[in-house]
Amino acid sequence: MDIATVNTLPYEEFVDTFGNVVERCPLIAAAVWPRRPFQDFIVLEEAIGDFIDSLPDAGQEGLLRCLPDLAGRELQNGTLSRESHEEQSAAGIDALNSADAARMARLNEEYKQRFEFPFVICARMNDKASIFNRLSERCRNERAAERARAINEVKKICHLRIQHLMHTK
Ligand code: 2AL
Repeated sequence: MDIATVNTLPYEEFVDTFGNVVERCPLIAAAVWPRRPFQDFIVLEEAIGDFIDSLPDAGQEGLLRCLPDLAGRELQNGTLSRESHEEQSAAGIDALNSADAARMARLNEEYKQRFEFPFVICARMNDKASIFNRLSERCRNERAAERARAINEVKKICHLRIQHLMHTK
């Protein structure tokens, strides 16, 4: 798909296409649609980034709560979005052994107890070892710094999802 085609999409189709570039937040695609025509996909991505940055802290934390846990219940139940499932598989955390699965569950729970939102990382830019390392380290951050860090990871995920759409649609 090229940007000229994107710029012709009525909002229903635009939201159908880009509604999950930020996981389970089609509101964001709906909010940036009026900013077309986009000069290129980078400008579209920037519009999404600007919208996320404009949210109050509670909105950003709400957005983070829309992300599924890594190697969590939704992976086990088969209810992840296609995108999340592919990302978690790419990082090799879709088939953890029982010791790693228990450690991931414990660290995810500790993180959520501390911050009240889930640990978020761009799985495609990591592997199992780096995910465990970042999860342990980031648990020690302050809440505002960690919120900013997690939002930055959402933007990386969004970037790769847009790239994927560009090349496959
Ligand atoms: C995810 C996910 O589903 N895909 C990804 O890259 N990261 N979830 C998360 N909690 O970080």
